[in-house]
Amino acid sequence: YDYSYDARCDVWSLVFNFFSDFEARPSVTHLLEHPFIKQAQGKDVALQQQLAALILEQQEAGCKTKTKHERINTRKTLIIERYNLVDAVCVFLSLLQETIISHLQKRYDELQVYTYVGDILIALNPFQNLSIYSPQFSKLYHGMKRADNPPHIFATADAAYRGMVTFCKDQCIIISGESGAGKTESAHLIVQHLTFLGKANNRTLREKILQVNPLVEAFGNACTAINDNSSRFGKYLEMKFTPTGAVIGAKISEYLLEKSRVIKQATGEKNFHIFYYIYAGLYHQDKLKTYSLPDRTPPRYIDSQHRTVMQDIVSSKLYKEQFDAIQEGFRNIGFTEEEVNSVYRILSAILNTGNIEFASITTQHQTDKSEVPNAEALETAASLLSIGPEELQEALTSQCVVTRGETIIRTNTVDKAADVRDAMSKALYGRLFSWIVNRINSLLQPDMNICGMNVGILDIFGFENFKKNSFEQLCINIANEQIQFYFNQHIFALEQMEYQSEGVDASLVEYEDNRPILDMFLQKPMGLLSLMDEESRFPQATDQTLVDKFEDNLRCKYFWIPKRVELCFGIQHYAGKVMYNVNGFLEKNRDTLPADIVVVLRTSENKLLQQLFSSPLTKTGRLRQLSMKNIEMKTIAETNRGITIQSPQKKNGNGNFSLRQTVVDTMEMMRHPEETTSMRRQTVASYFRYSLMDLLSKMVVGQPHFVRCIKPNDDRQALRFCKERVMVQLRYTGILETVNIRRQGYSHRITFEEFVNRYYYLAFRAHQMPETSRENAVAILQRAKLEGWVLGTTKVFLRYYHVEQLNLLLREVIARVVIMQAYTKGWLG
Ligand code: AOV
Ligand code: MG
Repeated sequence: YDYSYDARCDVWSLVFNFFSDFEARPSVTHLLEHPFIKQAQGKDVALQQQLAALILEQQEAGCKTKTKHERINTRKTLIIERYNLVDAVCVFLSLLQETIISHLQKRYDELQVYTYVGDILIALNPFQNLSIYSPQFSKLYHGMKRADNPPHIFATADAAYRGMVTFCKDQCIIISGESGAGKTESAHLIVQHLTFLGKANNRTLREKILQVNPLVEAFGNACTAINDNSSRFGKYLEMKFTPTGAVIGAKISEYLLEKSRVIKQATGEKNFHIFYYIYAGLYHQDKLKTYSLPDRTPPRYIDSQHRTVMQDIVSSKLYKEQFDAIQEGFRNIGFTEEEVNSVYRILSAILNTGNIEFASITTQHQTDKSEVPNAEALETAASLLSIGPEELQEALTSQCVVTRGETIIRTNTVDKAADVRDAMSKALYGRLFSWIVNRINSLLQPDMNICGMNVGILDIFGFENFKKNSFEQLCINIANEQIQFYFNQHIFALEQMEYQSEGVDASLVEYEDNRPILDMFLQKPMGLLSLMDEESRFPQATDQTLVDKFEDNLRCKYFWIPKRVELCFGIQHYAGKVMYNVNGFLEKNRDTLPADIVVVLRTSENKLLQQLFSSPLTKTGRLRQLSMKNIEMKTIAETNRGITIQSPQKKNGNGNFSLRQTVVDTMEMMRHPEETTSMRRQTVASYFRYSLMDLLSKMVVGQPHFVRCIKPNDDRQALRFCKERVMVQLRYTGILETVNIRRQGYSHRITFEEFVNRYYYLAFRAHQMPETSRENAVAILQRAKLEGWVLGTTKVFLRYYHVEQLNLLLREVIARVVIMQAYTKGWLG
């Protein structure tokens, strides 16, 4: 990284705003009285005075020039040249959190939603459409230095692209923030700019890639209490490029779709978008009957409380437009007509399945048998799935059990039958979703012969805290906890590791390490997820026994059981306290799909359906390749302390590979955790654990770029800046500490050899060619009168402004040498 540059532009606007307070040219004493400076009183007097003097100087320059434009430019030049001014401001920055907030607020009021903190982009959600995303803007940010333009998400995408092309290294853009903060929108904008940059001759490919996100999101996003377009799955989109930077393909990995939404939604929330889209779209094409979509009243799955009127759904203009876009997307990306039809049929089958009802029948022998009193929904569902209605009914209302070599058929109670029905719907939807993603991947797969590089974009579901939080929120929040951990590792821990390995004693920046809480979740065998898995294996276990188990075993200050509230536990996440309701945890974790259902669905004549239920679904080969690649860079290891990231230095060849291989193999096995045909019953929690590892293993391969989305208010209102909310988010994401480490850190580490080769002019004569030793490096540093640098065992550690100072000196020296030579050669007077 070239932090020197970044450090300048992230505070630039701040400095600029700050200066506008001084139009009247105050005296030094006056300046020192300014609240901004006074707040830092006693901390660093020398810096304060330096700052005051510089302000005066620039003020003078500002007054001399005529136009406002000129004045601004002069200021800009002065500030950029006065590195120590930036340093001074950084001191204030770290001291005055309040300043950052008012700075952000001031910018937000002027619709400047982006700001840099070092190399991290802060993106405030504008909650309104801004006109800064047109192709003209893409052009503006293309290949420019960061300080040349105001901060922008395109600049981040551009930096990643340039990093990839220049260093031939995979890049990874990690977008984080709480639910509704703007991650998904940011991800779209990044893809937009990257497709602009990766200009291939192939226009259609660009269009296809642009359609991937909306298509996948129609199936994976839904309206929640927080966000109308909330991501209910994690998405890692890799855009593939040739070594020269032409886009050649894309690949998505999806994580942990919230399948339970298919069968039930919390009050005020909705099912996945696609269900509404098909209603409006197919209604418009007069095809509701063709796909046997229930059209009298909205099906139970999309309106369990009978709150919606059919007409509202089918006549929605927005839904219809979205449907058209989806159809266009399917066609453009390359899905066949037949495939798309099958997708709609399966969606309709799911809605019909949800309408199947059961009643109990009492016979002489059995009292707990169920039947389907109204055959219509059942028959429609079966017909859409191209299976026999009797077989379906049987699979729903009874169950084959093998005990001691004997097969017996057990009948299902009404409740049990309903559970099986819902489990089938969830499995259908989950697998359909995975299939769509896989199909897109195979359609957008680049030519195998091109050895390409990629930029990955991570957009997961953000941290959630509802009135009532369940198993889904727990998974979502643990995933966010893991991303935060990665951020900390990268920004703080790895940086400190380099100091240590070079023997440099840098004052370590303190940051909120969320490792203990991650361990509490992921540790084996006593972590929360392991305990839950253990409990899930006992058929007699109840949600109460689960809470008891947690209470008995989890000894951690981040976990507590509240008094007077039943079946609840609280967690102090990095992003805040969340109270979870354990109701249904075990069932959701078991996520069982009876083998009888799988067997019936496998008999389907629908090709797509056959594919969905024949395993394995993914290609092992490709996963293997990926795992090999990961080992070269960094390794993810699962230890009994949870999941760790190992730095490249600690790589130990074969050992790591086999470990990683085990993970990949296990993931293969666990592709469909709900299937219980085999002895190894996999739970959602264990699948989740491996998904996290897989995700991390993808992320660590690339050079990371961080985008931190911030939600300025909870009412989704434009131009409403709630200071407290922003402050909380800045604090828990570690942005404030980041400012610190960027200021205190030694952002440039140059080997002695490179350093001497680059700067020997400053202390030696041009023809001397000094030895590239540690001593000579020191000689140069002393001659340049720099202070505050440190020597490692092999490198010089410099702060961002040292390098600027050195370069400035070098330029002067070279200019002098050139003039001298000109004199000696008689070119000049
Ligand atoms: P999220 O991805 O962070 O939430 P979204 O990206 O879906 O949040 O953003 C939520 C809403 O904020 C969008 O639907 C837009 O209305 C608005 N928005 C966000 N960014 C912009 C922008 N740059 N310009 C205009 N409007 C924007 V979640 O998926 O719920 O965690 O889980
Ligand atoms: Mg999202």
